[in-house]
Amino acid sequence: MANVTTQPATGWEIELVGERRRTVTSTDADEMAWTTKHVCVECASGERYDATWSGVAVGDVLELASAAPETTHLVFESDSGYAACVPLRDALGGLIAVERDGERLGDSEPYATRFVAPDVDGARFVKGVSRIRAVVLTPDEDATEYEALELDGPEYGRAQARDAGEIKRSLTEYVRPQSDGR
Ligand SMILES: Nc1nc2c(c(=O)[nH]1)N[C@H]1C(S)=C(S)[C@@H](COP(=O)(O)O)O[C@H]1N2
Ligand SMILES: [Mo]
Repeated sequence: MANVTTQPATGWEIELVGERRRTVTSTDADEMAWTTKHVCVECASGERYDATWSGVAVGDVLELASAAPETTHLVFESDSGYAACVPLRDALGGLIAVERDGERLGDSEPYATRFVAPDVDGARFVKGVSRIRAVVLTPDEDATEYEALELDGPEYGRAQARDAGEIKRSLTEYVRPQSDGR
């Protein structure tokens, strides 16, 4: 469902890494068609809430970087190092949201963009997306090795008890050597 917002998104930019590298900015987003979806944010702790999210479809954003046809997953990263690796099919059902319930995220949160998608768990709804990387994983590769999911950072003011089982991985586990032809 296309949707024209009444408010410009606050200034932000996201680096796209596909077959091309390019940056998508809030100015670009203002010129793209917008999508609205109802998506529930559900934490491993059991906490959940429903919201209406508006922004640009992940597929429209990805097109700008022309992802390789073999792409299997998208890695969504935030400046803080938080990163989620989402199967392409699930990611394409989502959006880079800039509004929640009709309000710009940047008006009430310390981030202006957020990945959200139906059928993806809330821990992977990366806040403050700074980079989206298209990756090709072989069936024997573990997608979670590309993740750096951490407990909600204090910068988000959400200090609270979390399930001990919640995934926690360090950034060093996530970062893989860039291909250098070896
Ligand atoms: N950048 C970033 N995104 C993040 C997190 C985080 O710590 N950093 N926490 C995740 C987790 S574990 C959950 S459950 C949801 C919480 O979203 P909420 O603050 O809207 O409830 O955000 C996700 N996105
Ligand atoms: Mo969470």
